[in-house]
Amino acid sequence: MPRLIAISNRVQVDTDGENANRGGLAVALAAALRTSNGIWFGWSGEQTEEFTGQITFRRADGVATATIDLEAQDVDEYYNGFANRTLWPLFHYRLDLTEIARDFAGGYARVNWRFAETLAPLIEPDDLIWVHDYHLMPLGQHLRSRDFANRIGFFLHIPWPPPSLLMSLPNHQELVKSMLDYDVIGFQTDEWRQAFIDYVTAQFDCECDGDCVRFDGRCTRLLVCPIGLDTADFCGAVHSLAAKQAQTRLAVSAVGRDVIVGVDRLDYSKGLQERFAAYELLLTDHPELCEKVFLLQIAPPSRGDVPSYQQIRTELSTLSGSINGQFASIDWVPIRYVNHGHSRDELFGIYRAARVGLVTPLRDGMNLVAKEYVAAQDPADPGVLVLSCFAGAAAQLEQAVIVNPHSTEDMADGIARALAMPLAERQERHRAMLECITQHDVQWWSRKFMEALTGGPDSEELPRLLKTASNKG
Ligand code: GDG
Repeated sequence: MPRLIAISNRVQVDTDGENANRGGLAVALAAALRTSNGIWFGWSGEQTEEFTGQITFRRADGVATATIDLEAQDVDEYYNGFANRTLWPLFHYRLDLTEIARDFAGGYARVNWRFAETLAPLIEPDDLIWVHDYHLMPLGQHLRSRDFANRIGFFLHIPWPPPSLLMSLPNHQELVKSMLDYDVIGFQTDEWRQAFIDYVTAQFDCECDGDCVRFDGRCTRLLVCPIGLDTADFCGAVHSLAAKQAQTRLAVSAVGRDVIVGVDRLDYSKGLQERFAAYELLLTDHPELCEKVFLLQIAPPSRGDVPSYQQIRTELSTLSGSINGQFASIDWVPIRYVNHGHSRDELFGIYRAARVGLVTPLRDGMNLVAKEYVAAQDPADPGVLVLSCFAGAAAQLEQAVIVNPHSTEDMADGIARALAMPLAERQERHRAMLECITQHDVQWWSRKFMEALTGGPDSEELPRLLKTASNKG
């Protein structure tokens, strides 16, 4: 079996069971790598005075890692800059928050070059290379320019924006063209894949048929491959001591009230202000729910060096304070707003104690919290998932109560409906969703991607490719 080299911006292995600062990509990639003979390459998260390209090799939590440190200027321009102030907002449809600067683009190009330069001596001819996410879109091209003929794939964890949005990026053609050096590009949903096709067919002289884009003599396969959980492991974690303790602690403190839970990195794409507003409307429209429910919002801060993230933190504190001031009584607080993370097992106990799981991003590539909430439920008495129609997960979890996060009323109605849902309906919806996340787990996701990466052209296209080649010859 060929070796897998997975590359992502950050390498974050769970060394102490406290993975609260890790995003969805790190959680899923570690799970996928544990079951394969692979190595995970990327930034350590540490800074160095001057970039040396020195690699630190480790093995942690069953995963072999190879990390490099970056200079402060790299972190500013590439990570906080182009990745998180330009691409992240743009790809989440937030042109209003998208910052365009040449320094950012320069830093992005430099760090991608540094990744390629450092990684190159590690690559063997048979290695499969799997690049992850928006931080490293041009990395495949950098490797090809060093004459690597390995199979190289790319997976985008976030949405792909419509062409008209993408075109607000200077040098958008250059960036997207660089991606056509990959053998496979994976997307979370068909919507993002279609948006990619719309862009390349409008901008480049390329042929696109079936799931293949042909450009400049190369075929790039476009794959829809929704990311999943390590579902078996997660379902087991619900029975751990830490999970049971967290579940009991929350249930005891709820004193018979229904818990509505939200768990999100503090990020504007997660729609937290809109969610708080919907909850406020719910309490206004349904005074009978006051003192009967509360919202537990867990939101560990992320990307604290980026101004828009500092701003959302302030706004949410103000909003939760205002809602609590308006509705609280001497022994009831409507919103428990928690700004720090919990261990994975604790989180599972919390999910299980909650009657409603509220996952209402304005735009999200997938959203693993939605799947985690389903995995953590007791099938005999499951809670209800209220899910944004703009989360990639909505394409799979159709039995959730699907809401429009831009409509405060729709969200408030969805929460009320979830709270009132009879047991039989809850069980039926949960059963279908659990089946979906069990079948399409993280192992399924990595297997599907690896099959596409190793498969080469599929049998239907082979005759056509051979014909094209002989015509050219
Ligand atoms: C990107 C895409 C896509 C959160 N709080 C705590 C905690 N978390 C964990 C959750 C979950 C992860 O963080 C968040 O994953 P998401 O999928 O919701 O979101 P992103 O970080 O934005 O991830 C996303 C993902 O990549 C994978 O492809 O689904 O669309 O944006 O696992 O549990 N974990 C712990 N304590 C916390 O307080 N332990």
